[in-house]
Amino acid sequence: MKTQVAIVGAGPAGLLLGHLLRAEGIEVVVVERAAPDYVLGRIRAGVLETTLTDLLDRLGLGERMHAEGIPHDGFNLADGERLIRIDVAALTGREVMVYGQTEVTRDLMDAAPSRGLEVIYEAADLAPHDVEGDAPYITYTKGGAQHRLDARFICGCDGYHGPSRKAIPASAGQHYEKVYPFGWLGILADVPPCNHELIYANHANGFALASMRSATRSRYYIQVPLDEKIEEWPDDRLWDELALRLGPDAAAHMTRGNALEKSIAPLRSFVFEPMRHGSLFLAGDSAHIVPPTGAKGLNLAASDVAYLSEALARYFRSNDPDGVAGYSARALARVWKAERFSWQLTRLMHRFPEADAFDRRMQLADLDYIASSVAAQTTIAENYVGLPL
Ligand code: RFL
Ligand code: PHB
Repeated sequence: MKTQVAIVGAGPAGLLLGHLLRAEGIEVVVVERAAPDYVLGRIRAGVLETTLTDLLDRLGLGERMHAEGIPHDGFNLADGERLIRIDVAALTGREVMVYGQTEVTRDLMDAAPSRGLEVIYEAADLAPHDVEGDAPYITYTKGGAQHRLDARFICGCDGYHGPSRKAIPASAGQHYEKVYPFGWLGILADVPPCNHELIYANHANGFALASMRSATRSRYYIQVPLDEKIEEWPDDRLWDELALRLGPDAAAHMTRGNALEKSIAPLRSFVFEPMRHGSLFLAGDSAHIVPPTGAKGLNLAASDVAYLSEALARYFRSNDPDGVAGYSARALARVWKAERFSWQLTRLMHRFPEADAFDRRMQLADLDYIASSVAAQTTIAENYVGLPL
């Protein structure tokens, strides 16, 4: 089989890139390891920047998001006692959209057949080949048979653990990494949110986040040690800890319910440079990871594929290689700023095992400063809504 662009991975980055390229009339095939239901079963991001909502609108795929998503014009930082509201709309003139990654992925998946976007699911043992030349290809097995897909370019949208980044020789790139000594234990429950806006809380026991998917579905997280077992957190214990960490006001409005999903995610900051090697591009989590504090991961995947689709459209439309050559530097400039913001917010809001009483006072002084400074709030707000493309 032959196509112009082979995309590895049908997560949000791969599907969005596929749609953007199809809208430019480019031939695309997306090859995904998992089954559609498995992809949709991953509960992840909940907050979308206009970077992403604008792309969905441009593709004519934003209808359900506007009907069911919840625009938020602010969010809160908490120190266990009080809420510090960041008035995102007043400070930046923009807002964010609360709409789950699962729903974005579903909308992209559902629209694929009508847009001529071919997605091959349940493809095992995928490997990219000849990525240094201009006739790369991928191989995979499906239904017991070996398949080969030839393309002019391969786009690795296969997440942190996928094979694309690993196909780049160590000598051709550099990675930067910070692993945090804790993870997030998340719970999804069909109960109304405890607050109409998100609350990121720094409590002496550790971080907590109150988020939501709708008026009747809540998403909460707490910071836990890396070696924590999920069985140590029966629902009642988790609700008690959330009520404590989020503070008395949130606790008073919190409705408890059975967990629809409960899982622990490790936290990591990671960047691989460059995001292109020959005819292979990396986009989304395959090239970089941010800790989820600040909600930047999915949004960075969206800005990567916006840049990449533009570069590939230039290449196929007018044989102009400049966009392709400039993709990595352009994407990384935005990636590093989101890395910085996510890392700073993680440091501000979490309890680090090695932190002493002085470090704790620094966090509280920082929060107190933010509470009293429009300049500090503006910095946070403009990063939260997303830096310009
Ligand atoms: P994904 O979503 O990991 O998709 C990669 C796809 O590639 C497939 N794949 C393969 N396909 C073929 N062959 C192989 N060998 C393959 N290996 C892997 C996988 O099956 C998968 O379908 O990466 P993508 O598309 O780059 O998207 C990135 C986002 O998923 C990620 O950045 C966000 O979820 C991060 N994130 C958040 N981002 C936000 O912008 N806002 C948020 O509020 C937010 N909250 C979060 C988050 C991530 C979290 N976790 C669990 C890490 C909250 C959490 C808890
Ligand atoms: C979520 O709702 O899952 C969520 C929201 C904000 C974050 C991370 C995750 O920063």
